[in-house]
Formats: sequence, C-alpha cells, structure tokens
Amino acid sequence: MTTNPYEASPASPGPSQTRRSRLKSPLLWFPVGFLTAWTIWTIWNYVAYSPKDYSRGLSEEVREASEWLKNAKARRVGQFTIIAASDPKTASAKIYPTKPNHKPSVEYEDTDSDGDADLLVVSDGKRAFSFAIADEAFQSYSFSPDAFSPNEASYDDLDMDGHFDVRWGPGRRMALMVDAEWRELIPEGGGKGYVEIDGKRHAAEYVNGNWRIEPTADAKD
Ligand SMILES: [Ca+2]
Ligand SMILES: [Ca+2]
Repeated sequence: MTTNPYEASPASPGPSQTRRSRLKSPLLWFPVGFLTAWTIWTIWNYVAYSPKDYSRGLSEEVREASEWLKNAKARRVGQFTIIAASDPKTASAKIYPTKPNHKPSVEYEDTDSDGDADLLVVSDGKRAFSFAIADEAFQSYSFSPDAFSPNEASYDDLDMDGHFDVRWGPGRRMALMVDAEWRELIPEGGGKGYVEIDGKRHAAEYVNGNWRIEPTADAKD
C-alpha cells in the first residue's frame, strides 16, 4: 500500500498533460470560429453585392427609362450609396446620400451602353435637371419643376445660353420662346411647324439642335 500522499497515481494525468488538454479547446475553437465568421461574411457579401433590381418602387415610366437599374450593383461608400450597372460596358450609375435623406441624387445614364454617359440627371425627388452629354461636353439641359407629374411642363435650354427655348407641356402641348414670350408650336411633322405672332403664322424648323423661327416682317425690313 502506498503511503506517500504526493505520489501520482499512474492513471491520473500529470500537471503538464492537464494544461495541454485545456489548451486544446481554444486552439480548436479559434479556426472553427474563424471559418464560421468567414463563411457568414462571404455569404453576406455575395447576397449584398450581387446584382439586384433597384428600380422597384419607381414609376413604370422611370423604370423603362432606366433599364440598367433592373440589374445593378450597390456599394456604400462613406455617407453615400452608389448604384452602378452590372454590365461593365454600360457607364450608368446613381449616387445619393445614404441617410437620413436620399436626396439629392446624381445619375449618369449611358443609354446606348457604349461606355460613355449620355445624360446627367440631378434631382431632389421632385425637381430635376437633365443635361445631355455628347462629344465629352454638355450640349443642352432640361428643367422639370415636378419631374414625376405627367401634366407638369418641362423646359429645355437647347443652346446652353441660360434661357429656355422650348416648353414641353402641360399635356401634349409644346411652345417655343419667341420675342421673350411663349408661343405655342403647331407641329406639322418632320421637325417643322409654325407659331402665331399677332395673328400671323411664322414657320418654325428644328435645325442643328434648336428651333429656328421665320423672322417677322418687321425684322426682315
Ligand atoms: Ca453612351
Ligand atoms: Ca437657350
């Protein structure tokens, strides 16, 4: 019979063996935890950053005009959200503050998917400025006081001189600015029509991106 109380039993682990078994748990759980976190992060990234339809909730008219929004990718960069076309050939993108107000937004539209933006739209959700881009320059712009109202008029400055030249609406009507007044344009097709000034018809023709009005008799003299 053993009388030494400090003699270890052959079946019981020594102090170093117990320490090793205690260390095994954290060493095992660390890679398991890391792999789990990595898997969750990868799945979350895949779901969050894969192309989605970001045109939901918009009017049918806007959805048709922004086809690329139906399959686009979103990224959050600082305080802004950027939505870009998933097709790398299409240079369409939309940028807006993430919180608390999503307006104003800036949108680039590459309508023909050639890699160059054709339209720049700045909107606060009601009012909108649309700039037409060609040859790497702004060619004209349009202002809509209520872009989402079908009966609201919009105004075009076709020569970028700071003065509106054409009014679209209300409804299907169209007017040209002549002698500092809006004159309704009566269309005759083929980029031609006429306006009435003091009861007389003046031919109007769309030439080189703007409307040209036949001068009045007084102006001819
Ligand atoms: Ca383009
Ligand atoms: Ca003008």
